[in-house]
Amino acid sequence: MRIYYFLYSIFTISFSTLPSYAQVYLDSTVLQTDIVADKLDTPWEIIWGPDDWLWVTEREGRVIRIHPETGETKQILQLTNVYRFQAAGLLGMALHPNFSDTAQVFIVYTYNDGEKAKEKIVRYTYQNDVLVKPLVLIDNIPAATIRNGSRLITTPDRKVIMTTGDINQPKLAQNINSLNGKTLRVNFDGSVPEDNPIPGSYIWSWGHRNPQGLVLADNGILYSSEHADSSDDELNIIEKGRNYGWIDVQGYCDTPEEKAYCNNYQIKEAISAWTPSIAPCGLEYYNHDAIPEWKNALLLTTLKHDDLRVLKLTEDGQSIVSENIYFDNRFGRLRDVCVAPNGDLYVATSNRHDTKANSGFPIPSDDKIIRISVSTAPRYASEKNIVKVFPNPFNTFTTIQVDGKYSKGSKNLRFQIYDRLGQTIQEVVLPSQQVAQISKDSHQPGVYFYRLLDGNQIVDSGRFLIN
Ligand SMILES: [Ca+2]
Ligand SMILES: [Ca+2]
Ligand SMILES: [Ca+2]
Repeated sequence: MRIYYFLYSIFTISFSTLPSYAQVYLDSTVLQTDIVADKLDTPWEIIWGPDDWLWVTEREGRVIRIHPETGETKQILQLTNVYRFQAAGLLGMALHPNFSDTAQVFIVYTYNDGEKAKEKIVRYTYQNDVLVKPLVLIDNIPAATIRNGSRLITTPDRKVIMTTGDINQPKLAQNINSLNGKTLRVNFDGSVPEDNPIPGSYIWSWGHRNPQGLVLADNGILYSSEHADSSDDELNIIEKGRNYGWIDVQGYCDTPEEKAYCNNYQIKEAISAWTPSIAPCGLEYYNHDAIPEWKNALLLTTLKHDDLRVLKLTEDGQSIVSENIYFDNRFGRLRDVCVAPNGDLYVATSNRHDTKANSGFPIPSDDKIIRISVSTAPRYASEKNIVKVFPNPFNTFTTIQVDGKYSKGSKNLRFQIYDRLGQTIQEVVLPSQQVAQISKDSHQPGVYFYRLLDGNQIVDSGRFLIN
């Protein structure tokens, strides 16, 4: 692709210095984002409820319901005995799988028994828009200010599954007498399921460091994301009675020592690993027609890298075929994600976290819940109609024209072309005529994106397709 005009200069500028823009362009789908709720304090779990409201835990001890259209917020529980410090507080939540018949809500939170931080899973009943009748399912789980895991789900066979972290004591993960560094499985009345792998024990799997994402996908596979330290974050398929290797194995079984260990102890190897670490967190399975590009994929939020990752799965769900990154550094740390029945998704930021906010965060409106949905804007029109690209799509060349009404006066207009990952390919300072041409030339066919900037202000954006 070449750009022709009378006067030009081409240079690239750092992507992160530009303001963010509203839309994300996939192969055939345009996504938009809307803020549903703001000024929350570290939302940890978000769930799309059977009542079509968002159910949210906030780490300081509140459970709230948020109307996804109006943003109306109702507090349905305020805990008074939460131990709230750093990564400790009210964490995971799950609803009964048949909620319309049995309105039960399961939460997990840390508390202080007078000497030590502990954690408990408590079942509540939802009645008259509040949570009542707490029943403790498991308590006295050792907790800490970091590495508590604590993602919670319920399964159709009426079990609660919870991830626990190693509470900064890595040896606990391989100790099957400890509930830390494990996946736990418990009946809805707090008893141990008869078909758990170790008789009389809540343990379902072990050898985990700090798993903070857990989803039972429609394909029947239980996936979990797990934080490492500086390297070897993991994505695992959780199976009954399996050992996931921590601390002897980190990430893949790829060093000679790890290979031998994995062989000897039949370690279940991660299906994906990240070095350097990204702090993978909330996990959901996406398989909706609304965003066809994301069908049969895992959605993963990250804390350290401030992004949403879409991990496309193989048909059998056993491995990852591609990973795409969206919203990088746009909203800050992303803690959790949920999918609505219409295919929209919702993500929660985690910028009020009190250990370390990422650069530029928190902002006064944090924390937020953001909806990601399919945009109804025309696919190839520019957003503000200031730039016209015609024809579009094109076969040989196309013309860029800036609306004369806009370009009057002294404007510092730049036309910037970038790829789907946001990498700037070319930047053009528009000449006085405000017209340029793009030729297909030797460039690959495909979708390209553009922005018109006046100084550092984005005044219009859109995309074009080369056939
Ligand atoms: Ca969730
Ligand atoms: Ca592992
Ligand atoms: Ca390794």
